[in-house]
Amino acid sequence: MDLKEIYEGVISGNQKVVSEGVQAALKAGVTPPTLLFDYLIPAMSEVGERFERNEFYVPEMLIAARAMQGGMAHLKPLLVESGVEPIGRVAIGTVKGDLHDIGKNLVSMMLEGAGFELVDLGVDAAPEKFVQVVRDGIDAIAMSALLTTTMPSMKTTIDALVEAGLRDKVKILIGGAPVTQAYADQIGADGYAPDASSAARMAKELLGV
Ligand code: B1M
Repeated sequence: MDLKEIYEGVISGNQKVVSEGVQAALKAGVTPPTLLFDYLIPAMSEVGERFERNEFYVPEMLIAARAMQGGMAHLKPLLVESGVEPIGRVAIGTVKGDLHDIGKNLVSMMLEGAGFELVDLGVDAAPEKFVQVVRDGIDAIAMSALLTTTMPSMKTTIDALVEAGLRDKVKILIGGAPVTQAYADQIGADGYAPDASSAARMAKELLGV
């Protein structure tokens, strides 16, 4: 089989092609890391770049991410078994009081696509939830907010981390429609990303991976 079909399948959002292609490649002896690092992740990066160039929009990104998940479903158990290390661990959540999760899920998919292991704290994630996950050990937290009324929960969360003596143990990335770089600077976050693909890039930058 032509492995390029898997790459193209992610970009065109064809979950069937990706899922069947990955299964066939595994049967033919292609290793899970090769499929992940040489085909799925580069394809998702290409999707992110097209999004940044306004050649792709949110729907294309969503179907590409879903197609990638079709391949990941076959790879994940094998990668876990073979002990392939993720490039970092990120806990993501939509902040307290906020139920919007479409953007957060897109960011999650791009982070997973970039090779991070994700802990999803879901929506309406209280500061204590973020504090606990940092206490348990995580490289970065990623907070999403879609409402101007819930943005302050990002600051409350950072304050709670400072109070718990954990602020310097973790990198903090924030984003969401009303969030800006100025707000990130104001509340002492380490990074801000305007969209899902730059969130993945920023997370890599913050963690030096
Ligand atoms: Co809501 N809503 N909503 N809503 N909703 C908005 C956000 C709003 C702008 C609509 C409007 O008035 N024009 C407005 C907010 C106004 C404001 O605060 N300035 C609003 C409101 C007011 C409300 C309610 C209060 C309405 C009410 O009940 N009176 C209510 C609040 C509920 C709550 O959260 N407590 C509410 C409810 C809802 C629904 C439940 C119906 C639904 C959410 C369903 C869901 O998410 N499962 C909903 C929706 C769908 C929207 C709109 C229409 C679309 C949001 C969306 O998913 N966009 C939205 C209007 C709009 O945006 N046009 C609106 C697509 C998504 C891919 O984009 O989430 O921005 P986005 O994510 C982007 C970037 O922001 C970034 O990357 C993503 C993709 O590139 N990003 C990050 C996001 N998180 C990031 C994190 C990062 C980095 C980047 O790092 C960690």
